[in-house]
Amino acid sequence: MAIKILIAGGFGAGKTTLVGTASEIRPLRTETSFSEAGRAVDDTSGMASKESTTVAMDFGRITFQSNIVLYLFGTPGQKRFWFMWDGLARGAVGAIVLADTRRLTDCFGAIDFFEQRGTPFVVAVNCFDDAPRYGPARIRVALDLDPGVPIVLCDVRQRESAIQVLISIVEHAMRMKASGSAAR
Ligand SMILES: Nc1nc2c(ncn2[C@@H]2O[C@H](COP(=O)(O)OP(=O)(O)OP(=O)(O)O)[C@@H](O)[C@H]2O)c(=O)[nH]1
Ligand SMILES: [Mg+2]
Repeated sequence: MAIKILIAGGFGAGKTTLVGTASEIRPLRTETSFSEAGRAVDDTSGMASKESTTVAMDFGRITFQSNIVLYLFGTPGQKRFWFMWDGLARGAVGAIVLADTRRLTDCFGAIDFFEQRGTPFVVAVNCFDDAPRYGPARIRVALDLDPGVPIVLCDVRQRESAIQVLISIVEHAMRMKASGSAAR
């Protein structure tokens, strides 16, 4: 069984890192270095180590129990590339919205997008070392999430943690499908 999962969220939330950590194949990346022109509009404050940004997508693959294959599609985070989301989202079974507590509102766009499409999603809070820590209950209030939307705390640099996030979206999508409440 092949399952397409989308990885979305704000600029610099860790989408490319998550695909890279979880993928069993060398991930396909479409990153470019920040251009001098882009420096003016790309807010990299608090991202000292960030040198590039995704312009089209990330792609990776991971197999579970030898017969469940997840295809991972990372989206570009910056607003000027959001026009690509519709194409990437086609056929997706579920989505991960990565959140960074230093810029929590950056993931509103992704949440709106999946709510409107009726795509099951989980919110994965990528716990950056120097970011404020909030429990799931506070995150739920801050993002105004429905009670049914799972929230997981993660560190996408750790494989175990990245895989846990993938499992949570697959389980959630399956539950939604079984209960017939997923729009598609
Ligand atoms: N400290 C810390 N750094 C992280 C973590 N995850 C990612 N990073 C770093 O943060 C930066 C952002 O990661 P990316 O994976 O490029 O983020 P992205 O969401 O793909 O970014 P865009 O494609 O530009 O939207 C990179 O420099 C990573 O090395 C984390 O959990 N903790
Ligand atoms: Mg990226």
